[in-house]
Amino acid sequence: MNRIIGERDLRETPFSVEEARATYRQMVRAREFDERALALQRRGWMSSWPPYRGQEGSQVGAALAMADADWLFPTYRSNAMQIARDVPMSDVLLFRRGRPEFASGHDVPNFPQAVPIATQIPHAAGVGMAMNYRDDDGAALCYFGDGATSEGDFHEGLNFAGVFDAPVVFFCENNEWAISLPRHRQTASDSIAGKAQAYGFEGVQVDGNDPLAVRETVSEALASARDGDPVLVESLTYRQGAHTTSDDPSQYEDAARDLPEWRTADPLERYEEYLRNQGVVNDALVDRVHEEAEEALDEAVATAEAAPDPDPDDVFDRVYADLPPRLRDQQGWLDSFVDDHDVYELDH
Ligand SMILES: Cc1ncc(C[n+]2csc(CCOP(=O)(O)OP(=O)(O)O)c2C)c(N)n1
Ligand SMILES: [Mg+2]
Repeated sequence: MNRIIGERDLRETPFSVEEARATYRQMVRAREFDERALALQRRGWMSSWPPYRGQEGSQVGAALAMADADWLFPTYRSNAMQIARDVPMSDVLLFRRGRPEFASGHDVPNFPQAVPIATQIPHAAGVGMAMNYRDDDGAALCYFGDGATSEGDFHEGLNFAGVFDAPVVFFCENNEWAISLPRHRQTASDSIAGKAQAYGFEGVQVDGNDPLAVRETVSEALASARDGDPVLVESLTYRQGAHTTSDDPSQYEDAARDLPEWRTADPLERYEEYLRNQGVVNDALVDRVHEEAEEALDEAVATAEAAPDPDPDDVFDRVYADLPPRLRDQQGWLDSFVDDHDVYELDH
């Protein structure tokens, strides 16, 4: 299995007009969220933001392929996936303001975002193995970037999943960059999907800027995983913005090879044009979808602003039942630093 699906007449896809519109709605929400988050960060409203502009089709397509009972293992980059799964937008913002929320009041299973690269991959394999032991019929979708494939955790997670038939889809979003390192310096393999062969299961490439193709590919991969055959999906897209708001891509982007137009094209513009050509959206619907997204965002920002300041002790409270002495010392140091500097008197 190794394919990139070109755009087809909507009637030749497994998706209804309503599903195609719902996908569009989620892509608009994702785009507007990313733009707002970037603006809020620039105002000093929250800490750094990792933009996902250009990756909306890939993330929304994958999220909408999941059943409610499936586990999502997201990262700092896959916020559009979380939003498309109806994780409250305010939680994604609050996480960036130091609050511990990540999926409050939300009963669709999502792990917290992994920031250490690739650590979520063995976790997902373990959850898949646990599902087998418990006879659950769900699956796990593990999101990671092209850079994560160079970590030992990638090997360990895929190896376990292959040996133990864990119901896991490994969803590698190849956005061409790991900070400043281009994909061709990341691995000498022809493709990332091809690495699946070493683990005894299938790898598939998909056009990550075509949300319906991603949705179909990931749906099939999840069905295969539920039958005991994990799949590695390589979703080919492009990071159009900086790595994070602390990054300046003009320092290195010349290092990119020439990529085909479909890799770097704007997935939202492309999808909207496709749906217009299919007679599925018109100006009125486009305007309404944007207005609804703006309203949802205004509400999310207001909710986040109404939340209490984060408690500095939170960073110590959730890992150990009993803090080891070194961390207890650090907690004491932080407490006195906060007292001395009135950190939370600052307007943020
Ligand atoms: C274990 C670990 N090593 C290094 C880092 C620093 N780091 C943060 S993002 C990143 C690049 C990751 O690239 P990729 O996996 O392609 O994900 P993307 O940022 O493109 O979504 C690195 C090396 C980290 N967070 N964790
Ligand atoms: Mg990357």
